[in-house]
Amino acid sequence: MTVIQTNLSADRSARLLRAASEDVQRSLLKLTSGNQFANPANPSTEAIMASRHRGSIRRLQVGRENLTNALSFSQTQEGFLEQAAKALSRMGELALRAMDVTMGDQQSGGDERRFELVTGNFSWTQAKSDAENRGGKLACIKSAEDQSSVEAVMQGGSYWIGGTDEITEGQWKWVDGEAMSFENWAAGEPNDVAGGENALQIYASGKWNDLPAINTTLSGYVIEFGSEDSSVPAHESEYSALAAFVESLGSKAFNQVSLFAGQTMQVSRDEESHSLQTRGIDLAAATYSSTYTPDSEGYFLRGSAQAHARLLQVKGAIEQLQQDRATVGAFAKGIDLADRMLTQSTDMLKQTLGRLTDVNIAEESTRFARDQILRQTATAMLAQANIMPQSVLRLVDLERS
Ligand code: MAN
Ligand code: CA
Repeated sequence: MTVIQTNLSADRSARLLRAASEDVQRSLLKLTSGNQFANPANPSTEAIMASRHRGSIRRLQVGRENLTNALSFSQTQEGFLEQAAKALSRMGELALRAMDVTMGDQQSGGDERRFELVTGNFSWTQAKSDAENRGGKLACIKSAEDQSSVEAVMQGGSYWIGGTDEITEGQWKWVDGEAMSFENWAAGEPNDVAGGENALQIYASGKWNDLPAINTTLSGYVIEFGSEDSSVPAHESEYSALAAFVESLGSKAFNQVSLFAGQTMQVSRDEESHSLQTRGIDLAAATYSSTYTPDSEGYFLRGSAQAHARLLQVKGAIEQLQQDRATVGAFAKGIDLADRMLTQSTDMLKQTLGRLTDVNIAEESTRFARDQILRQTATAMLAQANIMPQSVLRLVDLERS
């Protein structure tokens, strides 16, 4: 707007117009943005408070992100620790079983073969794997001497022993793979009734009969220990697999952060640098590593002394694991609580911020309308003043009204 400087009335009118235009502009900005402080050039106390509130809300949000990450971390830890608990519990069972088996070994004084009766209802297939779980195998009768040793442990029933022709019908072998040379069949046996008898039974008389390997149960079987062609017993290999699994958990990570390397966890939750802290879980600690570290020859459960020591180590690890899981659980709870508090604070701040900044539409619209009228009037005044410098009095009058 061009202003004729010498015309005082025009000058004053121009100023009025500028002010009125600015007010209209401001109102328009507020109304369109919905924000009370849309004009940053003119911060009020409320505007400063609002900006502080916004800052706090941002920091709280960062705090909440930290907490969310920490919670996921803890939950991942717990998931793995649960698996570790299952593995350790099974390792304990295996160590216990190995103690039973190997104690028997020591009683018999070493390498000698030895037969024992195991009672209980088994099919031949079940008896075979049960014997293996005990670190032995179904009895293989390879001589008259073996035959009488087996008969000596029997208790008046008929039992399973380790013969089978399941690979080729009619070709009987022992479970260690050796072909049968000594035989003690009952008269007319093996008769392979209905083409389905592939497993070896020893009658109370000591004579042999073929029976189905599955779906037929006897009240026990004769197990054979000793003079193993040093094949690794089932409990040893199962323990070894579980040990490797527990050990492997130690190197698990979450977002590249090691889960179980024992470092202290710290999460800052707000701007006052309040932080939650918890001790680390260390799966490499001796309490755990003793359960998954084999002896110098790679064995875990060789001999009853070793099995017994292993059992104690597993017990210790299980106790430690219970404490560790409690620690992780407590930390997760703390995080959850802190997160709830932060959510509440954020909500409250947001409400306050809303009260501070939200535009009162009714009030502002009225102001907008008034300012617009003033501006139109001022425009008209300026136009008049520019043309008629002599009508000063009328202009002043108009201004007063
Ligand atoms: C009888 C005989 C055996 C056979 C059994 C099956 O005892 O025929 O040869 O294995 O029945 O139950
Ligand atoms: Ca038969």
